[in-house]
Amino acid sequence: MRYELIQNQELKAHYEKQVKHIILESESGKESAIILNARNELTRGIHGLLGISPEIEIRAHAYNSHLGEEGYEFAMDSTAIHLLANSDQGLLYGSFALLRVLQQEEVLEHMALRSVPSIKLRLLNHWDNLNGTIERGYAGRSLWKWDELPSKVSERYRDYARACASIGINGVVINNVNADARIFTSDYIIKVAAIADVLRAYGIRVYLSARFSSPIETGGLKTADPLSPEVAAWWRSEVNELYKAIPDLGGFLVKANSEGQPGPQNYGRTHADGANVLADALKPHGGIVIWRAFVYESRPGEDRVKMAYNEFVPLDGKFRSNVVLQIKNGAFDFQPREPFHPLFGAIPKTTIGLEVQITQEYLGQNKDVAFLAPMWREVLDSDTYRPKAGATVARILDGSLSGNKLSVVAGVANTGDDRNWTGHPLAQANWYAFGRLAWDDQLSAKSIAEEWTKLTFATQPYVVATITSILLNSREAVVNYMDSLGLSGIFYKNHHFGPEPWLAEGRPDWTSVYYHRADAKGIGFDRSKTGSNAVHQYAPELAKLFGSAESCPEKYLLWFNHVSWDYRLKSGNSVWDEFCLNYQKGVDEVRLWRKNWETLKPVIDPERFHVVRNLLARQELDAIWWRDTCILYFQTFSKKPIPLGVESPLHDLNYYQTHELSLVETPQLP
Ligand code: BDP
Repeated sequence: MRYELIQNQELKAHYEKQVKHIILESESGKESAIILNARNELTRGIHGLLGISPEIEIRAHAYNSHLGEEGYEFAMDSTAIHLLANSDQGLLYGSFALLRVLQQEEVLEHMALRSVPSIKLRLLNHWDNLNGTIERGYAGRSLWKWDELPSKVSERYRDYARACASIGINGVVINNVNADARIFTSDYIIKVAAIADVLRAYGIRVYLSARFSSPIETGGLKTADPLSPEVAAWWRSEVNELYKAIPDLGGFLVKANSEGQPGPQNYGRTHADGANVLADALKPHGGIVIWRAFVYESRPGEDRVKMAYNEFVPLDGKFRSNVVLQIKNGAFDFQPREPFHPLFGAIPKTTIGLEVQITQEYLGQNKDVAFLAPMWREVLDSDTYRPKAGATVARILDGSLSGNKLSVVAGVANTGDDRNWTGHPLAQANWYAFGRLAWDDQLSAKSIAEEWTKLTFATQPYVVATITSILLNSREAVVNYMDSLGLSGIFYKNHHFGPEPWLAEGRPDWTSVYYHRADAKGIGFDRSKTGSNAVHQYAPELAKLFGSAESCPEKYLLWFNHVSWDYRLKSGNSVWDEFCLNYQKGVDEVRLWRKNWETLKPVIDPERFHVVRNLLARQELDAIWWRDTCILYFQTFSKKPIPLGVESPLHDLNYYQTHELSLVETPQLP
């Protein structure tokens, strides 16, 4: 938040009167580290916004069942503003909510008086390695300075915690899911405890990614077989040690039998056996196991997107009550657009969590704008039809259908030690949007974009309109210039930044040709009944809809169907023409943002203005690169002319095949 002095004098005077006396009321009514931070935030924020120091009082009040553990409520009378919550955490969230209202220059009386989170555990997953690098991180090195800890505790941990708490994040997994077993050694436990001490005062719990083979690597055992009594005993004693140092540890996150990580299947056991041994060790301490559903090793040759469903549906009901299965939004891997994962709704006896990626691995990383709230909204609003129409992913997740008390949303963090936290200044909006949506899974992408813009840049309507229109159109523009109509998986191997649609070598489901299946006849992955039959993993209504090109929503057309280049779309265009026109549309959209961004020069500080200006220029070139590469490559199959309205490629296909977009500092224009 900017905490800049409000210029509108009338509004300022109105606010001053209302917030000069704030009464924080919790069940205990006692000071605590979290309450102290709530006070500090209010004092600092209100001083910045209004230039006054509010009087802040603490009182006790009776438990209010409407507010749950973390909700808050405001009440105003003629002399003071009352902020009510049952817990200290609720008061901290309410304090930030009040500051948000002031910074957005909204009328206090119009603010939502009561707010309760939709999701219980709102977590960031850091893919940070112990050597300071970040897997798929594009904002510098890890925030956690392992070599300095525990003696030096960076001031940035506190700022990070403040930012997280301001949007309701209440847990962070601090190490990569491709985990290093050293995190369980005593040297590291004290370092983790030092981080946990800072985060705790902002209501944030630490979780650890656990390497399944830790009993061997740190424990010196011969096996990590989850059914071996000595392995179970090792986990119990390790967990006991951890809780001595970090009494409120949230639990473990586990990536097992996936992409080379060890897991229970190494011993012929199931994912449930693996998760349960950890769950039993954590249970006495109130900890949970978050087990990832991102697995696709079991049956070589099977359509990759079917594997997680095949693996976990038979295990429904076999997990302990403190196990959560964390499912990526789509069945493949954080592509710019994927249909929702068929596991949502399919395992009603298992507590599930949603995993999204805030870091833009496949959406332009730190170079391109792609505001992700519209994508997450799309997933949350997807109707699974399980058990019946109206069972959206959001309702399944937040427990409103099942009555489940435990609910989890996790976002793979996009933060690093860059001065601006996220690399691209506009990527901060994704961190913000993640927290806000996890708190309230009904918020619209538009309202989040507007909020963020007002809190980050300015409240003038034309600034808000200009920036939010860039944000709100950005994800669709990226889809258009990368892989529209449901195409996926055509990224450059390893770094996943630019296009490499010709990639055909290596493990088949790590190639591009596996996914696009372009040939002389057409393009797309046939997942209908006559193809891989992945459609069958969805509810019958959806299987029918997705499984025929005529009824399939066009945004998922090539995900589920192989169609001819001449296939007519609703627009009247052939698939080939539409495909090319979409690439051009994506490029044109970025050009429009560049023009609009220029109009902000008088009102945005020069530093951010110029950084974003340069990045948008880069994004236009990235979009052109994608357009030219994909059109030229797919034209070798379609053998059709580039339609009118699409610019001629800048280079020939050979040029694009011999250069790597991410490595070209400024992509070459001839
Ligand atoms: C993929 C990333 C890889 C991660 C993996 C995961 O490319 O680096 O380890 O997801 O989620 O998107 O485990």
